[in-house]
Order: sequence, then structure tokens, then C-alpha cells
Amino acid sequence: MCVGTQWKKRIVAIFMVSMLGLFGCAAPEDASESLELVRADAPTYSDEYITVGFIQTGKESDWRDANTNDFLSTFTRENGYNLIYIDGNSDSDRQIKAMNDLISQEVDYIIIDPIVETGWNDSLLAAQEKGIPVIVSDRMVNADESLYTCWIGSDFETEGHKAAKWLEEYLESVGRTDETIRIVILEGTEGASAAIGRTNGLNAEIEKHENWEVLTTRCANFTQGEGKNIMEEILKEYEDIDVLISENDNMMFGAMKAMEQAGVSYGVDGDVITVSFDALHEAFELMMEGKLMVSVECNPLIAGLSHEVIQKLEAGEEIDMVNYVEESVFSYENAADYINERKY
Ligand code: GZL
Repeated sequence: MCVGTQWKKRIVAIFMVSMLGLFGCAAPEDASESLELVRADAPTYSDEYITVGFIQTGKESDWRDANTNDFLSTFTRENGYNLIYIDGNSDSDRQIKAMNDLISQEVDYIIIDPIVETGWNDSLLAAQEKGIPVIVSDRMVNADESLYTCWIGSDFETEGHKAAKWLEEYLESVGRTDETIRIVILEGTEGASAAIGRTNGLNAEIEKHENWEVLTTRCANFTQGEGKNIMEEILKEYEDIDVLISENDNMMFGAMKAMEQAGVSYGVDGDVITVSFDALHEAFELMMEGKLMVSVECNPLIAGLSHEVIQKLEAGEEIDMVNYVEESVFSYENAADYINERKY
């Protein structure tokens, strides 16, 4: 458990100032003959603000933009923070370089949203050696828990289970339980915990159904453009697709354009059942039109949980190592009931 670094800096500053008072910068007796006295500045630190470095993945999706905006509106001067925001630009090497730069700046806290889980051990250890708490937000790191303060985010594997269980219930409701069901999966960024977890959850449910056949699983990096391009390729290779599962809404939006261009119908009244993740406002609009049939919520508005963790650390309170976000499942049947309260 880390005591807030602000207290350490205050103790150091008080000690430094008192030492200056004791030994001070007393002028020599013959000050007139001495060289001009050059005073060392007192330690310049401001305990007004907690300096937080936040390393974001990039701008790959609307979900990400909502997540970024939530951090920018939470870690403000009004809330007591000096925020150093770094856009990872979808480049994991850039994220590691940024982490090492923040460590050299000796910020008070670092929050990371890792594009991929691997490659973080050395910089996490360097932060720990400098006494800088690291909060992992949203996606996870593949590193020993002792190297970071806590993780805050979604249970991605449960999200995958939720999506497949919705599909199972839907197929039963339309009398297709025993039919051969041909499934296409658009995966998120390879090595990203959101993609790993969702895929694991989906596959764990899919393998329970011997009549469900996964035609292909392709990576489209959570982006709308790649979702369209990859789906164009898939539509040239496979016919009679019964279900498209996309591991986020933006890839689904792109895939919808590809299906329209190929003359493939989708949605409640179409040939392809559409299953997605994130539950963006635009997804609600498409569910109300019957084009998207279900979107498993993945809540991006989680900056407040990092704020709470930092406040607890500053107060010397215990915090949980794992902090899951509450999430639901929304479909074409209930989207209209919730769309007006959606915040992203
Ligand atoms: C999930 C998050 C994923 C979203 C995508 O928590 O990491 O990354 O599902 C986003 O939309 O790009």
C-alpha cells in the first residue's frame, strides 16, 4: 500500500526549509567584501496539485474518445490535479517511452491504459523504484501484481460470455436452436486484454454448441476502417453467414457498410445476426432501427474510479487490487428504454 507521494514531498520540503533556517544562508561578517551571495531557491514544489501522468492507447474508437474525455474532465486543476496527458497513438513502444519520461519527471502518479498487455515489466519496476504508484486502467498488463498499485476496468471475459448467451437465447426464441449456425468474428487488437477476454468468453460458450461453426476470426484492431476492409474480404470468401460478432461497435459499423455494399442483409429482418460490444450512443440508434441486435456494454467513463483510488492513497487508505466496472447488455428490444440516459 503506497502512502501518498505528496506527503513524502511535504516532509522533504519542511525538512529542507527548516535546515535552511538552521544553517541558513547567513551573510558572512564582511559581506561588503564577499562575492555576491547567490541563494539556492527553496525546493520548488507545489503541494497545490497532484501531478498525474496519463498514457492513453490512442484514438482508435469512439469508446476511446469517450474514455479520454472522461479523464480530461476528471483530472482537472479544480479537482486538484496537474494532468500530463499522453496520446499513445496506437503505438505500444511510444507508450513505454512515455512511461519512462514520466518516471524521469518524478510525477506523483502514473495511469496507463496499455494497448497490449506485454512489455511493461521494466518500466513498472522503474516506477516502483522511484516510489511512483502506477494505476492500470481499462486494459490490463501481463506483469506481476506487485509491480502496480491496482487495475480498474471491465471484465472482458464475462462480456464475451454475455454476448454468446444472448445469441443462444435469441436463436432459441426464433426456433433455430438445432440449426447449423455459421459465425464470423471480428477481433480487436491482438494482445489487447479487451480482445483476449472477449474472445475467450465467446469461445467458451461457442464450444458448448456443436451446431455452431466459426467460419473465421479476423483482427480489425477495434477500428471502423479495418472493420469495413476485413468484412469486405470475408464476404468474398464466405456465403451464408448467420452471425457477425464484432468485438466493438466501431468495427461493426464498418462491417455494416461492407455488407450493404455486398447486398447482404443484416439485423432483425436480415440474414446476418449482428452482435457487438461497447454500447455507444450510435449503437443504441442502430439497435432502435433493428440493424444492430445487441451490444454488450463496456463502460468508458471510469476516470472517476482512478480519481477515487488516488484520493484514498493520498489519505493513506487501503485500496482494492482489482476494481470491476458495472455493465449491462442492451438489445434492439430495450435500446429505446435507455438511449436518453446514455452518456457516451
Ligand atoms: C475496452 C476497450 C476497447 C473498446 C474498444 O475496455 O479497451 O478498446 O471495446 C476500444 O472500442 O478501442
